[in-house]
Amino acid sequence: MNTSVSTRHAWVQEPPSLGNQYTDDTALRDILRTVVPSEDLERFEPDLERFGWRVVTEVKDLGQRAEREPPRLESYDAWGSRIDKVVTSTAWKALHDIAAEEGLIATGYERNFGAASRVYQFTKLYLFASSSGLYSCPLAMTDGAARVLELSRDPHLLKSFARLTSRDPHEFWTSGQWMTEKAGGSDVAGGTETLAKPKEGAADGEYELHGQKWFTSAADGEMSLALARCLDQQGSPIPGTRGLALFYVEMRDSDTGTLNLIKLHRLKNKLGTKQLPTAELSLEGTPARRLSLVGKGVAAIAKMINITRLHNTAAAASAMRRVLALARDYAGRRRAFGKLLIDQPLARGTLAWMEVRTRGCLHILLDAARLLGEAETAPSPRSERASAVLRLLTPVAKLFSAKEAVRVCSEGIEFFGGQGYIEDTGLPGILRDAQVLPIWEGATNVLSLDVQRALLKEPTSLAALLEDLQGRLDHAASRQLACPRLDLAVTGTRAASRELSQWVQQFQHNVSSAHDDGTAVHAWPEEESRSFAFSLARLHIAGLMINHAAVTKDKVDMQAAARWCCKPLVTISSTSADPSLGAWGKSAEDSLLAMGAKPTIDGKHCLRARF
Ligand code: MFK
Repeated sequence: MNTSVSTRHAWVQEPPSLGNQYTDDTALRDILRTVVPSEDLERFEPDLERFGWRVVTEVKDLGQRAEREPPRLESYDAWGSRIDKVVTSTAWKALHDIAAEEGLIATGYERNFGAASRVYQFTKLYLFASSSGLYSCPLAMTDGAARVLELSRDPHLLKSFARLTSRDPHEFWTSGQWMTEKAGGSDVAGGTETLAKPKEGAADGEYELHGQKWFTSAADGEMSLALARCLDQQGSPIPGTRGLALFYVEMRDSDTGTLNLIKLHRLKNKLGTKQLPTAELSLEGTPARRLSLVGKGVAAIAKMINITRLHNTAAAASAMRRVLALARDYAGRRRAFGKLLIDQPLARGTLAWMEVRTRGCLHILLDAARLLGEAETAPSPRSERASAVLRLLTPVAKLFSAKEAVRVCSEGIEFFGGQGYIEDTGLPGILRDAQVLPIWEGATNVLSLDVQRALLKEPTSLAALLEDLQGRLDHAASRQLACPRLDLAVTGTRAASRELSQWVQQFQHNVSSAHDDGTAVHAWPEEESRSFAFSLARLHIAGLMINHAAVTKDKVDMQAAARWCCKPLVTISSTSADPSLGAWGKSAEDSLLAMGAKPTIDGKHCLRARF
């Protein structure tokens, strides 16, 4: 009897636990001290500390429940009427209320702390995301929509703006973002088939939408911003980007509560984000209000996606921090080979690597949030400069942090061995939900092209970003910290920055000469854009980490900066061991590598089976 009890006991493992996610996160607390004026931080830090505990108790429990009780679509009522009702759990609804109460959107618009308001808001979003059961997704779109409505200054939409930025759970609305169609995921301009027809007899700006949207996240929101194609004088759709405009749509008729000529066909069955109702829907004459000029729809929705891309960065850093916090706790409990994991060099090294990658993404997130705050509130010309840097940094931060999140979450899950693969530990969901981050809001390749688009449109943005980097390195060098490791990091980052600048200069020369003959876009080596974007991310983070270490003079911060810089920061083809190889995808051989073997054997065509 005793033996069986003790044998059973031996099989029971203590689960990992989480502490206050603000006070435990020393990197976060230190970075905030360097990013936010001390008088502001003093005022909002108690709120962060309180929230750091709420997210690992009430919010985490709700988030986990929202995953266990995923949304479903009720298409018909008992009597056969079509109702298309998205049924969400009470946990999901409670997360809506908490988001409002905590001012997760409102904080960014009340602007009680000037530019630091966005840092405060994004810190809360970072604390919230990994516990929130993906409620971070509707919040991202709500923030993006709020910014578009704010900028539109449309008097008809003031009430909607107030709802999106409300702290009252009964008033608070969330928004969707309807871009993606079957034919247009990344290539929205080419693939948008939804048509916008001016509403007969209605005031200017009132339309009805006809078409289908293939992925609509958080379809339980009250409103959405949608792209649709306008018609020319003859009633034909205007092709390409110049036919698109941005529209405001309310999901339901305010009097009857029924859907506004919208049909929800099904909810998607996804790898992760199970908590989130992602729908396929059709618009069947849906009333809509035009928010942009015809032809400026993409530029208008870009104001939204540039905000959601920062939320994506917050979610990435948050997921990394969460899996690391769990792995760290486990390392202090789990024994193997007669020792705790934390006492074993490889396990320690893995955790240290995860910490450095997480810090890197946290740095770029909070820097971007600071720039967003400055762009929105600082006086001219500081706000214009912040906007220019942010335009470049937003896709860079998004694409880099999303990929890092998948790497770090994968490593974090592995740290738990077999337990990391067991569903009801809650661990696999972290990796599944991280995997959406490189896809959402523009996949890595599309964002790499966006980095180029930003450079082309505002060439000064790169100069400003590199000037900031230089300033940070000069500052660190001037502190004379007698830390050879940091000195080496400074020297290496300077050299890497020079390399990138020289490469871009040759490139900018191509652009300016190409501008004259109107072929600028083709002058950019598209196949280098991804390596370029990653290089820029690594360089920018290197500058932030080095500067931070120079301010705090903390040994751990110095080590983190040195670790970040000890691998090549710039990895464009000219810096590879054999530069003549060029970028991936450029040569005929790369095309063969890409496409694999020839599709025939001895001249016979091979059969193909449907997947
Ligand atoms: C945790 C939270 C995470 C967030 C969750 C959100 C869930 C929602 C899920 C989704 O909805 S995912 C769908 C997201 N879809 C995308 O992100 C689309 C990806 N594709 C792109 O981003 C393409 O690059 C793009 C559609 C923008 C290409 O369109 P075009 O029309 O071929 O671009 P073009 O012609 O270069 O630019 C048109 C205008 O837009 C130009 O301005 P002007 O008309 O004034 O010259 C560009 O400068 C402007 N523009 C484009 N991208 C911009 C931008 N402006 C500022 N920022 C940008 N990023």
